[in-house]
Amino acid sequence: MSVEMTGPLLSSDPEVARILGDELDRQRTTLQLIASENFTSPSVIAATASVLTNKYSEGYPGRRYYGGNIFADEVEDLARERVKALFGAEHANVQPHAGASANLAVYLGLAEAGDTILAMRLDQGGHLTHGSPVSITGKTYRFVSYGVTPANEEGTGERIDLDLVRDLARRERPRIIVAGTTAYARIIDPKPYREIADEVGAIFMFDAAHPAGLIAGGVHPNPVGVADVVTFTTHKTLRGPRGGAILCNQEHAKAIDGAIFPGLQGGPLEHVIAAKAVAFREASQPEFRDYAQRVLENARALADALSKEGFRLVTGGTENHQVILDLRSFDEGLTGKVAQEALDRAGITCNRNQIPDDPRSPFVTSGLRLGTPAETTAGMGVNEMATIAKLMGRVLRNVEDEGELARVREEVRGLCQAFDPYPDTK
Ligand code: DSN
Repeated sequence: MSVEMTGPLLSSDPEVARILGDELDRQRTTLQLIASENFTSPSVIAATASVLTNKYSEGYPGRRYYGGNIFADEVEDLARERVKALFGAEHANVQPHAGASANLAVYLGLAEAGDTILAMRLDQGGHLTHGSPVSITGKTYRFVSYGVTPANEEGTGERIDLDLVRDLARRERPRIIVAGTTAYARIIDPKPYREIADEVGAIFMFDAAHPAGLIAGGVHPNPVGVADVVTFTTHKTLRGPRGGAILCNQEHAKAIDGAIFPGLQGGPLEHVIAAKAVAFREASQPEFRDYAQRVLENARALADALSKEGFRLVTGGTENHQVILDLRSFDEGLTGKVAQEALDRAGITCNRNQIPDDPRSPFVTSGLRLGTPAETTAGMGVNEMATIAKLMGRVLRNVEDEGELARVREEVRGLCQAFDPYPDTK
């Protein structure tokens, strides 16, 4: 159990302290391969756990509805300035509680209910807030969806179908065109989207939730200044606290700010905004560029090694922090659900994911999504990626052999011991 991280809870609420200690232990002794997760620094955790959690700050710096906001103003201004400098943006809103509220705020601020929005299909790599019928986005706006090109032997398929984006944009004349994915292992160039948006007079929104840290680290093209609005989460590759942010040009600043507050949210989480400020500073350091580069190298190494184990890589490889596996080439009968659960028992944490044209439901799936941001933060490199691929192969060839899963679990524990994300915490 962590003495430093649970501190006063140990005596005041040992039940919660025990759970938090166990979670820290889980994060330290199992492999974190969920592409949207990371290990924040102790400084980010300290800011998140600060007394700013006590403060109500509805409004924006200098225009609050409650008194006592001098330091909330200071920290929110600092976060805004840092993130604008990091990405080269004209305007920033750092209040979104999550990526979902950031995306919804863009629709709320820049479109009317019922307007047409063009975005990527969830089952081909998009996101719930890109118009899934079960999301408020799909219920409120008229979404038209694009997807990826068919798979092919050469591994040049399963790429965003820009011809389809253009055709649909010409036909549907959307108010907003959305770029961005949650399960897609390739670079997304914002320029073709810009050209299409200009041709049809649409607003161009780039959801950079996944690549935000890669953009900050200079290994993915920056959509800021190309897109009209860029949304992202702060906790994935960017390695900050859980939350969202929106960057835009001045033209849209008022509409975006009004959509977040009072449109969608009440009081901002100023303690989380303080932690975002810390993360934005960390991401502006030269070491972060090196980190982003290593995230990519590790993803490539993991993809290569998994391919040698017999897994088909969706899109044939990776150019970012993700590796998407088609399990059917490895074992026709193995579902993403069974694979994820067996890997979990062996201490390898990842998530099942639909792959393009998946015959199985989103709850079962034929794919797995892996990511390297967290274990790269912990210090792992290409050799460890090769080891992880072999361990995954062993697990997925023996999903019903609890003895083999237990043996892998112990090897995982040994590997993790050498790469503790919180070495100074007991
Ligand atoms: N849940 C996030 C992810 O895992 O990519 C997207 O919101």
